[in-house]
Amino acid sequence: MNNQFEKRSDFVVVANRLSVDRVVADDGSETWRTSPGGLVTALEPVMQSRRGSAWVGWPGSPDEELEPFVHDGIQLVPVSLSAQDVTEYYEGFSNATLWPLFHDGVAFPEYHREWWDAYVRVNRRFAEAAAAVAAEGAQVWVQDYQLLLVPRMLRTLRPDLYIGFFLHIPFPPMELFVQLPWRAEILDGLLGSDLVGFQIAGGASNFIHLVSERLGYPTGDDTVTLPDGRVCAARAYPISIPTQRFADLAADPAVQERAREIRAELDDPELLFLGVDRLDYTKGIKHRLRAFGELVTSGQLDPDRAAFLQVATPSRERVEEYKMLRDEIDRIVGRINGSVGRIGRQPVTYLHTHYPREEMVAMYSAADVMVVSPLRDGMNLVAKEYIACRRNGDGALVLSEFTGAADELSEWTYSINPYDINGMKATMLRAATDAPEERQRRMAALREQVFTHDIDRWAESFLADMG
Ligand code: ADQ
Repeated sequence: MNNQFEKRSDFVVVANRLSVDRVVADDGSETWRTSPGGLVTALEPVMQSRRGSAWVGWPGSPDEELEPFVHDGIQLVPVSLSAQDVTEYYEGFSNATLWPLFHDGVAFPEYHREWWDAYVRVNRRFAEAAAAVAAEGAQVWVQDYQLLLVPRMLRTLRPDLYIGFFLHIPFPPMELFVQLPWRAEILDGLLGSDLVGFQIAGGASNFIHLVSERLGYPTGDDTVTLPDGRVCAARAYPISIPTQRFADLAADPAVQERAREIRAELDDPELLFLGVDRLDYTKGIKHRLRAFGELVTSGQLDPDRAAFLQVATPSRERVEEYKMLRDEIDRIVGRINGSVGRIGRQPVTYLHTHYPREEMVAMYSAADVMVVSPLRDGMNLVAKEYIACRRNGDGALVLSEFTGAADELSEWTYSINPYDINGMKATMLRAATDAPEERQRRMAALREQVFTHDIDRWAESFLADMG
């Protein structure tokens, strides 16, 4: 093993991206800043509490060789990707093969043998980096669909480790999964783990069922016994958000003032709908805009009184499907505003931008109805963020039944099937017009769930089960 690391780590996270973002100052000098993302926030306390922690990941730009470095007490281990790796492993196999296949095939998965070769090559690089930094008997937690082969590769290199894996996206039913030309390799990759975590129980049972049917290994309710006698467990750990942090921000007077400003800038609508997403075809953005467009063009909603604010953070912009989606959404928004807007009043405001968390919280605080309409989604944190920000206990959440979040929340949300545009229209209207007491009742139950099941609880329960 290489000895470039002064100290090996007892706890190692392996993720596609490092936990820090590069910041370039005006004079061109570079520093690193801890990423604001949920996973990093969740794992920070765990990492600080261990004797030594490391995070293995790609720094984010191609063709760059960086030495390991320490940031905020955490050892960062950069894995380098060439421009070709980015195209084939990341944009290709991860985001144009696995992503659509694991999301019900809502876009066609592409199968290319050279993308697979790159995926294997890059997964091995991550596994080798993790093997080199982990202390004897360390816990290693591998994250997400870009690294499905790492658990097996790592176990071969380092049988002494405890290896956990968490899948942030859905795990598909057998009928879809078996399309994959490399299905056996992927299953074997995951089975290198001691514990595989899924967002919902359905994902875990899809996995157990597949292993039993296709590999013939003995399985229990949530376990697989491998030919060498080792046991791999597969269970649901629904991910969440730092709920109190969102609530604290929503209580900040400056954020509340900004929420009022947002409504004023939108010409003070009586009814404000909100959509917040990464710009992704799985999120059902077109479907929800179409539903709202029909409601305002038919007069069921008054275009002078109702407004829809849709923000979509740019995502995977070099992948063809994403370019097409962007154009389509531009067209849908243009059509609605062109037909029922007037000078100074556009029913849909569409912003293709990434915002700081304060601005997101101000938007959540400003909106009467949040519309979360994915065609398929592992969890969907936006739904939980909206709930955390409704400090007055008002507001209504329209939520697709095809999200992981629906497993926990659908009893109290306004539940929709996003493929059913008429159904979605009726439910959006109901969410907007239900009696305030009914909306309060639902929101109180939603808040109870999201405050008692936050991101700390998620990380703690996974790590406790991992051994
Ligand atoms: P995502 O597909 O990215 O995550 P989601 O869970 O909704 O989906 O998280 C998106 C995050 O981005 C939220 O925290 C949201 O606040 C933020 N965001 C969205 N638009 C933004 C904007 N315009 N500006 C700033 N921030 C914005 C994947 C899976 C999900 C799973 C998560 C976590 O696809 O199903 O819930 O991982 O496991």
